[in-house]
Amino acid sequence: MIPLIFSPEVDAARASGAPIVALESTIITHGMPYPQNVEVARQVESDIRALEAVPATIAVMEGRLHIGLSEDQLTALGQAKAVAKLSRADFAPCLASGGTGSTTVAATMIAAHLAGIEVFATGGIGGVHQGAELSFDISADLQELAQTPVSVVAAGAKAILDLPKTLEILETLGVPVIAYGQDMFPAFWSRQSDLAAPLRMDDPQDIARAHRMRAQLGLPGGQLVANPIPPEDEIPSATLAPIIAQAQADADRHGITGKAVTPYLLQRIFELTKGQSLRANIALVRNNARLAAGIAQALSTT
Ligand code: PSU
Ligand code: MN
Repeated sequence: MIPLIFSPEVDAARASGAPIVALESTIITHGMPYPQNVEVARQVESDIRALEAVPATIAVMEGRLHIGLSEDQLTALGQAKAVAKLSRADFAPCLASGGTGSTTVAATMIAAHLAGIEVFATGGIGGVHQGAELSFDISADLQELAQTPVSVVAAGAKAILDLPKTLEILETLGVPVIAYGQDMFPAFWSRQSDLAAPLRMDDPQDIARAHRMRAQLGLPGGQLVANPIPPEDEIPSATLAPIIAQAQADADRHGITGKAVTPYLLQRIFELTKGQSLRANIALVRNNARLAAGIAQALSTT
């Protein structure tokens, strides 16, 4: 038996067929500093409720898979030190051994699908890291998009990644990459990368219909919905480029590898931008949550 625990709010939404949006927890434990992480997690949940959908933040706590967290659980997770960062590989071992861990995009997709949730909002997905031709560092998030039927709303992939290679792998894996409301693939803190998005849609209803059609065709996997950060919150890519290069060089110098790479780079960029990257990060996550609520609404009637 899967030790699946639904919060009362998510349980009620399942019973009534209300739209539900899944949220990940690695962004809370490894993506943002305390106390902003807990404030953002709460804010994002209330953004979703304001649009008449139900948020389901997902995490593993003491060997149980929680779909929807209480205020106290959110706070405890946000304050906890040394929480495991769970992806596809470590998800089952953590559950089986009674452990506690936050879920990445990949693990959140797996959990959302188990819980019957079709849409998930986050900040940015993992992707192909710069220097991957030597390090082979390619996030398990990409494979997950190819096999688990959840539509993931993100602000593109973080500019710390190799975006052209990330798009190439997504194409190879057969993942629809849909830019929302613009032609270019967004670059997380910046609205534009210099890469055209493979697909564009301007209406959540179209995104919902494409999600359904994929299932009807018997194609496994989900969709990546790439939602640009609001214009007033973006950091121009020219401003960020030298900072990202510096953070990357620091990571290399300190021999940071594996799971530690993404959290290290995010923290270093936070320091180097004196908190500006975090403000942008918060704005884009909230923006993604609102779009995901719209897609969840559309899916509930499609
Ligand atoms: N993007 C962010 N903050 C994050 C992450 C992505 O802005 O915290 C997390 C997500 O949970 C994503 C994970 O799934 O980083 C990717 O880690 P890796 O590159 O090790 O696969
Ligand atoms: Mn990695």
